[in-house]
Amino acid sequence: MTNSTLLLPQYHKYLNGAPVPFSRRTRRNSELCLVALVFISLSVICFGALFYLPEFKATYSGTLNNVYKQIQNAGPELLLPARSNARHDGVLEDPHAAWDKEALSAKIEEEDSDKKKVLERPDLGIAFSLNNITGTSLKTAIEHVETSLNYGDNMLNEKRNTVKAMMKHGWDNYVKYAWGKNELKPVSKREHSGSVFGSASIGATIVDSLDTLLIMGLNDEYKRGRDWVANNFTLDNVRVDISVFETNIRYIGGFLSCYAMTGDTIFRDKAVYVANKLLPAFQTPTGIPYSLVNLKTGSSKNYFWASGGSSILSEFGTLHLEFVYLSDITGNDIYRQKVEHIRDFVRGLDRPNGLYPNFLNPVSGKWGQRHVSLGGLGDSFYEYLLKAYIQSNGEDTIARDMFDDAMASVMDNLVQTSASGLTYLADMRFERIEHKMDHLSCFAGGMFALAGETLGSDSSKHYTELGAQLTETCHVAYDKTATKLGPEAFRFTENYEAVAVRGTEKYNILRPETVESYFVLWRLTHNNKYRDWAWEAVQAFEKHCKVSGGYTGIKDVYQLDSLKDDVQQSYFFAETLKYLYLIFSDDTLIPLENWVFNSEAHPLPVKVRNKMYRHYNKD
Ligand code: DMJ
Repeated sequence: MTNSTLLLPQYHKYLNGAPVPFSRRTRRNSELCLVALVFISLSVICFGALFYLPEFKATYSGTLNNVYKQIQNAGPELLLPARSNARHDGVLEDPHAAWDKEALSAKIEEEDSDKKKVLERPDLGIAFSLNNITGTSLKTAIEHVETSLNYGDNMLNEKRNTVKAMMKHGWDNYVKYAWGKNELKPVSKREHSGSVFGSASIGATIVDSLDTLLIMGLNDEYKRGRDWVANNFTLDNVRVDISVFETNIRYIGGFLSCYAMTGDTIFRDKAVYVANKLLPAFQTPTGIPYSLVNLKTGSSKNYFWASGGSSILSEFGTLHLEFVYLSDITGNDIYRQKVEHIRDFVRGLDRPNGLYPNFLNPVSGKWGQRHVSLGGLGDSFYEYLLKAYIQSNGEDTIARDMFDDAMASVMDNLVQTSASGLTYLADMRFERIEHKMDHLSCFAGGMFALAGETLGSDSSKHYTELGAQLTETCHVAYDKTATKLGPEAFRFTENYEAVAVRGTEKYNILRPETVESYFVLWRLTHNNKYRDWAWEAVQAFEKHCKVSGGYTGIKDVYQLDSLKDDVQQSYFFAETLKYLYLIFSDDTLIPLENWVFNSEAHPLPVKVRNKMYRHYNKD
């Protein structure tokens, strides 16, 4: 026996039950047959697959109707005629601005009435003022819009287009290097698998970006993303534990926003599909959901680090807008019941100093560690109380009262003033004030300003002032850095104000909260300083975060040549760029009277006053 016979596999045929080695000739013939067989099978599969390509299917189905339906399902943008660069008081208009103005209205007029399920007339919202929830005169509202159009900066259009180009740069690179994955590493130009959704290929960037692409009029990009959602998005084979909160705000919120804007039912159905995957997390003795759910098995748990197995206030408190809306558009009350139960349970608990601790045990129903914050772990719980009231068009007075109560304690305990007069939001740990404000808390400027404008409560004036003061402080934190980008957290001591002290607080990961507040304050006051501050942020992102492969976070905002973190966050598209774009657009683009932004900046329609609410109608 030679060495080669020992090492090489032996091919046998069986003769009368005994193995017989192949002759050379027999082996060659059978190999040829095998190759031919594989080749024929592959050809048949490839040819067959052609019939499943949407374009092929449409063309060869012989019905133009099919093609029309596909385009129509892709959203109203695709149906809009190109617009000339008309001028508004010397400002060159972005052709996309047609989105929610005349061209869209005109297009909708043409809509076949039985296509109403797909596209309905948007309520442009100009007949209302935020000052009066029951509405003011049309004339006043139109004058209000005119004022915003008369903004004297003839660079306005250029600024808006700069933001649009940022979106395109980041998106194009994601398409090129990480399509279908969750996020992109823009420096190394490959998939980022360390995102909140890990390495599962569930297109977080696509879903988070879709409504921003729509709003910016990036139609081809939107259509590509929409088709990926329709044809490729699935959680069925995902075996990992995912965050209920993140999945809700990014996926369900993103889908619902696209459904409201376009009427494309694929988005409603995907939102339902995702929400159903999250429902097992609510099966706890208290009904307070766990933070994590395994998509395959439904088994749920909390983060090991979260105060003795607690659920997190900002997580279980940031489901309400999406779940209530989901029930309204599907007629299935289960989603509303889940979040109303959370609300009732939390409302029945005693609160130390009237404050909500960040941790709540879903089994015992008791508060965990006494850490209170409007930054990480607490933030959007408060945001959703206010926004549930707005979303319900003023019906949800329980939410309003809970917000007012909570804010009274926040103003008594957490709102602080620095030596030089800066107002900031501190954290509290076991009665001890920590004079640190998270970047995440910077959303509160916009939240308080919105509360001042909408709630009509005794605290309204105070809310309005506080909103402006907090926004100012966040701007100071940006302005004090070398890069003009804000740090992750900043402190107030005898020696420093609004400055990050620890190395671990100096990074900027493209977060939206500060520009979110600029946006809300711009819309409510029309004070040009908010547009100026937004432009400073745009320039800083361009200078320090833009790389050839997209946009990256940086590790130290106080260094001009900082190291980069090599992550293009999906919320940069969902939130940061959307808010920046809207700041440089006129108020009729997603008017605050008719839309309420979820915590990931996905606009959801306001009940009754927004005709794009698309309430379920069993007839
Ligand atoms: C976003 O995912 C959401 O805004 C969330 O509520 C908290 N922060 C991130 C972005 O910073």
